[in-house]
Amino acid sequence: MPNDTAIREATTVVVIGAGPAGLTLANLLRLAGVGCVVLERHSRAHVESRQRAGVLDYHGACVFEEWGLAGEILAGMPGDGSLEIRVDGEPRLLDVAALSGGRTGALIPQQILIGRLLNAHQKAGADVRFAADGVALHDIAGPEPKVTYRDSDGALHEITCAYIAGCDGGHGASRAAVPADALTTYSYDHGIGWFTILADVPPPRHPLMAISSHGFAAHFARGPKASRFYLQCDPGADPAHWGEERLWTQLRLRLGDDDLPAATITDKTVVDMRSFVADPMRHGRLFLAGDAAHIITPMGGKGMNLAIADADVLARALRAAVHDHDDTGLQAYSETCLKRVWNNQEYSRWLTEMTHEAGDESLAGPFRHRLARARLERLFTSEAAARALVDLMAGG
Ligand code: RFL
Repeated sequence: MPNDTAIREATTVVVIGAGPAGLTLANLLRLAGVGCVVLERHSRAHVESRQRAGVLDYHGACVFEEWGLAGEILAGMPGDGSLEIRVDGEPRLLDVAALSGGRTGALIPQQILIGRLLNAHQKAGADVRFAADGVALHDIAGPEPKVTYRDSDGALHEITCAYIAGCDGGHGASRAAVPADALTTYSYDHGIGWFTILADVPPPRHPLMAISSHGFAAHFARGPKASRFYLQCDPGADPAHWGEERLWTQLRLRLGDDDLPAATITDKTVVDMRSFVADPMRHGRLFLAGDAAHIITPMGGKGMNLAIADADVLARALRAAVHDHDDTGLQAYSETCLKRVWNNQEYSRWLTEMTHEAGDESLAGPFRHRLARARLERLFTSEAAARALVDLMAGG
């Protein structure tokens, strides 16, 4: 622990990280009457401008519904009633709303969700501290853990608490605080790269995945005037090799859309198509949630949704522990969440395999290419197969 004099404070839960996991948890704890302090490394402006995911699944929407937050968080956000899978330029539509019996979610850009969660929380006078530097966890296995950090004036704070929620993403301080021999970790490299851009292009009519011999591409809404595009590329590709002309030419080719306009690109990244799971998601009084515990590829759009689902399970368990001295929810936390995590890892991998191997034959060879085509075709010829897909899309 740092040895200069610290400002000493106490709360019930310290939540580390103000992403989807941390801010959902903080709101739910507030509604559950459990005190918490949120510590975020970055500024509010930075957190509110980070554009990533854009689909809240049905289960995620239900979480906000059940806690009475849907009005505030989801107002005005369109639903995601259909999915287009464009095969060799031919559009094929899955009526997600009908197939799932209305179990659809909402299209909500991650940064809008974050802004609304922050507003809801701070309006109620809650405690979110930005620019918290050098967050460190202490005594996590003991009865009285502590979290230290420096504020933007350099003052050292030491917060004593009953529980710590590690919601600080894949590179945060929380998971790193768990002794290596107390965690089993599972990593998987999907051997595919995804080049992704954000551009000022109006969103597609429906979320769109395109499969062709030119490689996989996707086009998703990110608000009324913006789109996120994904293009399969070599793993570790250098974005510098994707000049604008190549990019728009490839998108038109893969999406089978000659009229796609070239537009301003606001962000370019190569996303690691990799998966990671840490087991258990708890060590002593530290509970990991969201990307701090598991990373999933963007295929299937589940990263943000798993973060929200973990927050819901943890908030309910902490409410029971704090108000009723009932620890059963906390004991079951890791197992409950990991079941959902593995189910979604399988979904993401299944969808990745089908949509990529059905496209470029050289990726996995001609035999697997034809298997993937058969799997894809089944979605449009077997209602049971289509229902299985939309059931996974709904989450839960
Ligand atoms: P986040 O969102 O990373 O938030 C963690 C927060 O913790 C802060 N932090 C710290 N704070 C204090 N001290 C420290 N030492 C700290 N270290 C970190 C960070 O600043 C941050 O504010 O994790 P969380 O809450 O678990 O949420 C996870 C989701 O953000 C993530 O799974 C998704 O964004 C993944 N993802 C997508 N998910 C989807 O569901 N659908 C998508 O379409 C989708 N597209 C994407 C994505 C992720 C992408 N990235 C990360 C490359 C597209 C992209 C490009």
